[in-house]
Amino acid sequence: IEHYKLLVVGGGAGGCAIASKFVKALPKGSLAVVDPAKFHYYQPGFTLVGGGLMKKQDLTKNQSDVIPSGAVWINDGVNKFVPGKNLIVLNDGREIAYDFVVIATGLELRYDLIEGFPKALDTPGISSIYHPQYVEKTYKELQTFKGGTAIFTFPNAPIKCAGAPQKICYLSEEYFRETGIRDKTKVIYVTSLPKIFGVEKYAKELNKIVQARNIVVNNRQALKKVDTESKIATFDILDENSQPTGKEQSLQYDFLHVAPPCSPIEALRKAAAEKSPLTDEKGWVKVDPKTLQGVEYKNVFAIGDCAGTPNAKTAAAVASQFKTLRRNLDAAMNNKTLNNEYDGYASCPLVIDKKHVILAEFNPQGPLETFPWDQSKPSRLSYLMKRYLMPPLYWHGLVKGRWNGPGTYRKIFHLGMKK
Ligand code: FAD
Ligand code: UQ1
Repeated sequence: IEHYKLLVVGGGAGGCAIASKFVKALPKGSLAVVDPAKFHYYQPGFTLVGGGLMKKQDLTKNQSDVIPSGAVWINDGVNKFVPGKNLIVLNDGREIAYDFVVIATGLELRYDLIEGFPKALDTPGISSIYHPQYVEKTYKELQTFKGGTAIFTFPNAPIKCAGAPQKICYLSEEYFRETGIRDKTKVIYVTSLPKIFGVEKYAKELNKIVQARNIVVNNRQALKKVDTESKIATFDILDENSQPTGKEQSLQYDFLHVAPPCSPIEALRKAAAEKSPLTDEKGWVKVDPKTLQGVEYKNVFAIGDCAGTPNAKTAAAVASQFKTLRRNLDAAMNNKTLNNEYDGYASCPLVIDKKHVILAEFNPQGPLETFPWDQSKPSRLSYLMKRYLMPPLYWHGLVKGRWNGPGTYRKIFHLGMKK
């Protein structure tokens, strides 16, 4: 049976960061990355592609060029985790054993949880920046839209970059103004959440923006189904616990942008169904939220969107987790105490229009900003960072194992200042 000292399952942001870092330190042939994808996307750029500000090809690399040379790339998906035997089973049935495993499988997009989907994505008027295959359709739909009702949804489930569903709403609303159809267009943002954004400081500014720009916000509603013939979207009305009340609201749409519900990948959901201590009941990998080490299996670690940690799921969070994980994994491999802790940091550059960004940075306790000015104000500099700094920071920093998140800069910028 094939065996590796370190097995990295998932070669996205977190998996490539860890593989890049550890492949240099470990003997040749002792690190493998399992990933079925042929392409690696810079997903945070999808919002800008949807708004026509970048091209998908600018965000796409061959996975073979991103997985570090020196690592063995196993080009298949994990089908089953068997942590009690220190192995995984691939979709083709092969078993791969390990001493240590890092689970970095991201999220699965679950359009299938909405009635009528995924087929509806191929019908006129409907698009989604979350799906590599439909992100460009978003801009095409914007270009052919002649006015009417434009609806942007936010799901009743975890989602990566929870700001993205409203970023595309803002870029679209600006586009409608520029093309002279804004006065013929009703823009509606429908969210399952009670508020526009989870962090109060940014929610306050975003509320001003939706008011000023006449964007209708419907709270506590989740897209349930679409009828693509009559172009009707039906929403579940939710109660305080985000459960459907049984009541519905239907809206006619001419343009519908769908942010899908997300879940852990099937292999992790299977582990949850079998009540494996590898995951919680939903399939998030059960790790200590500070050390990122498995609660039950000490040779299991998780990074990124698949981890059962309370932070917002973003690439920015992955960078900060990476800083912790690379040290703790190294310590575990050398029988030392794990002493690095992830602080729950995440960031979401909220694109307000094609020149301004509100650079939200926060942890579950509240704002945690890098720069010594008020980042809740829409800023041109923050836009320039989002557009021109973040992509190279991702490709040359994060996935190469060289970007540890902005924590150090935050400390420097705030030296001598009251926190
Ligand atoms: P991913 O990078 O998604 O990688 C997961 C990997 O696992 C993939 O390569 C996949 O092929 C692989 N995989 C899947 N199934 C299997 C399997 N069965 N076996 C093995 N491997 C498997 N973040 C920000 O910080 N800022 C932003 O502005 C931002 N905007 C975003 C906008 C959009 C539209 C989207 C979609 C995301 C955005 N993000 C943003 C979020 C960011 O892209 C993710 O949080 C980040 O990529 C998570 O990294 P990860 O390594 O956990 O997962
Ligand atoms: C970040 O580190 C990161 O990962 C590379 C992102 O994803 C693209 C981000 O969007 C942000 C904002 C950060 C945080 C970095 C700084 C400089 C604030």
